[in-house]
Amino acid sequence: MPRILTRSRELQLRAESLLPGGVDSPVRAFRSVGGDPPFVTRAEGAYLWDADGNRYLDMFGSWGPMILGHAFPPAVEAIQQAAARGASFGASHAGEGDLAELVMQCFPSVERLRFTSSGTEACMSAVRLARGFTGRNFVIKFEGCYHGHSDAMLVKAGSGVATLGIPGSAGIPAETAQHTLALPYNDLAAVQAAFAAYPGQIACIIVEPVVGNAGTIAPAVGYLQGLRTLATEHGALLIIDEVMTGFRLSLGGAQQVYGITPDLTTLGKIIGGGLPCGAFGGRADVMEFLAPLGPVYQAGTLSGNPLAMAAGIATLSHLIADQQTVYAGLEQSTAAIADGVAALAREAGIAVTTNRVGSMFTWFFTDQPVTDFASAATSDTARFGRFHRAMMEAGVWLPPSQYEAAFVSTAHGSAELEILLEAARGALV
Ligand code: KE4
Repeated sequence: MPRILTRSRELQLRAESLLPGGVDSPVRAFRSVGGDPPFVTRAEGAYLWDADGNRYLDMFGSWGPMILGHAFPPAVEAIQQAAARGASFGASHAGEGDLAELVMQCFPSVERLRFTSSGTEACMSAVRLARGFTGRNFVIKFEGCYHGHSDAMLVKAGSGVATLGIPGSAGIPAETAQHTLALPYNDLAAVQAAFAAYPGQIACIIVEPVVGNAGTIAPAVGYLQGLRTLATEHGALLIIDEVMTGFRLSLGGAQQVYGITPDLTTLGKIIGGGLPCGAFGGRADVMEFLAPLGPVYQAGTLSGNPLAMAAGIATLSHLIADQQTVYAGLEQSTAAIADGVAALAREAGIAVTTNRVGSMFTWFFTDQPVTDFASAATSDTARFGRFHRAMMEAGVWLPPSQYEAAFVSTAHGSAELEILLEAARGALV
């Protein structure tokens, strides 16, 4: 029976008269998959409910943060208790140190860190810090990777930029964009060539260690080690953007999985347990270039917000205490989901390439291996749109873009697997 979306539609019409596209973040508008975005009223565990009472199995988890499922009781309680003590102080409080200690327990490469209110701010600040520390202007990023929407990062970016098929963004002066070198992912020769072309001028490499913003793309064997070697050789800093992979792929993110030590790490999403929070950190000698100690300015009214700290502490404390069960369980449940639907696609004669690392994955509607953005772009996005709409009708909410990763939480169990496979049987036609 088709879903009723009456109330969501009313809310969307109002939102479109108030917010550009009716959204506060473009990818939520469903523009690349079609259909009307339901308006969510509440979320719990692995599920979302919309304004018309429809229930959805949530396969994007607020784009990554909700690894323990929605309304995780210890996080809810911690937020409620923190709120009763005041929402924001604009002054130092113990929660900042408490969460920082937990982050450093998970990320040994982080000797000092600073909290921000988003992953964008974390990445923007880390790049500015790398430029200030090295005295160099150029930055290497990779096509299809997304590091938030600061000017220097919106060059051949992934996520919503790729979803909307726009090369970058209007409003960014050429003088700014020219210092961003966007290279193919998984191509070390391109990085070597860039260093040869700009000797002594490249401040940093920033990379998604496992790409999530072109859909999921794993690093080739030796790729991350190659970036580490080249950065060191040429006096550039290696920034590993773990906003999506941090605490997701393991407690220590991708750098733990692949055995890489960056100079700086950026974090977000899970670190705030669903509240606005990012962080950047790494080598103490680099971080101490930050004001008030050094000449690189960076600030934020709500940085280290007490409620975000409380939610992050509750989330990371659980992940640390239960890490064996959490990550082994996520590996097993995500493999069953990703491989189960891939098998149904094969049975239906539909070409799907499944890329998965831990509990993040993407079904690319292509028969090609997907190793970089160019190969991801061979996907049949119209077919993905039809699949997405059919899954929504069946009560399964996938990320509304071929160029995004799906995420599984600890709240996804065998019942959720059955719901998903049943929906896919009807959607893969
Ligand atoms: P935020 O500013 O959205 O908190 O973080 C930016 C960011 C930085 N680095 C990586 C690797 C990221 O994935 C992100 C944000 N991810 C997107 C989803 N692919 C956010 C969703 C959205 O833009 O609405």
